[in-house]
Amino acid sequence: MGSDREIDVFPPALIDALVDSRHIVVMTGSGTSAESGIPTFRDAQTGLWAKYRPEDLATPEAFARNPQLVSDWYEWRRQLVSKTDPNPGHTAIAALTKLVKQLTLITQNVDGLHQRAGNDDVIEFHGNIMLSRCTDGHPATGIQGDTESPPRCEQCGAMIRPAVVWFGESIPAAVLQRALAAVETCDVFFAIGTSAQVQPAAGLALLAKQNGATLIEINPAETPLTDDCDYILKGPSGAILPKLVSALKQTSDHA
Ligand code: BV8
Repeated sequence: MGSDREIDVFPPALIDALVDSRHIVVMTGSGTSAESGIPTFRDAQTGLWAKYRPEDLATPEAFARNPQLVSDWYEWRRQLVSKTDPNPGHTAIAALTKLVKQLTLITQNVDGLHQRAGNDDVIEFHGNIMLSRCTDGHPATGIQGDTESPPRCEQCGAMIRPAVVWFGESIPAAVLQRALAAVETCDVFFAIGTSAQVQPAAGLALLAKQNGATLIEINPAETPLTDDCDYILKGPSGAILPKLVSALKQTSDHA
């Protein structure tokens, strides 16, 4: 007869690491949004976009070559994101934030679902697809609707683009600084729903490990990080994270 207590699902030392933690960093990738219905970044794209690889569209070169095509791709993704809701994994991360001493949430995702789930301080490492700016950096209001060509900046006339970090573009210095500061001081680092292929995001996990943090991966599949992890929770984040939060609550209830 298995125990009906979540706490028995996880290694006691893992729960102890969370209870005793001073500062937890959670880094999420697109797998965290998969159960909200948003295809992961490297999942095969559908319909009109099936013939394109995301890595080939999410670049300044692609935008310069065909601004309309790239703008249409982002508009398609915005429409997709606007029809989705946070899933239990997002909600569990927001709950975990309130259960531990300090939690810094870094996301590679651009969908804003962590904020909608209740995390109000999110380090958006790759920006936010719902925001736009011009190619010279001036913020543009709202989502650019359908136009025959990407709209122009009211301030300088440069083309409007999504406020995300493309491949080949540097992570904004202030964002990178905040993330590195958190990684340097954390004692637990979660890598959740990421294939750990994109740099410098993927490197944050190993940096945390080098700084002595306990490294925990939540992913149905193995990744280049898996061998370096102290705990591997194999499965969908939308199923695992609520159980982990419930196990943590049972500990504090018993404390
Ligand atoms: C940089 C925003 C310095 C845009 C994204 C050559 C030239 C230039 C640069 C490079 C180069 N070679 C390498 C680089 C560096 C490059 C890079 O890392 N390339 C990779 C492909 C090798 N990085 C950069 O360019 C970065 N900048 O290096 O600046 C510089 C400057 C100039 C020149 C050189 C260097 C900027 C990278 C940012 C790119 N922008 N997004 C947009 O979204 O449109 S990255 C994109 O990938 C998304 O943000 C996504 O989140 C992110 C990471 O992918 P994952 O989240 O891991 O998603 P993926 O699909 O891969 O995996 C999903 C995982 O979820 C899987 O493991 C799966 O098993 C799991 N999963 C599935 N279901 C679930 C689940 N897990 C849990 N639960 C589930 N239910």
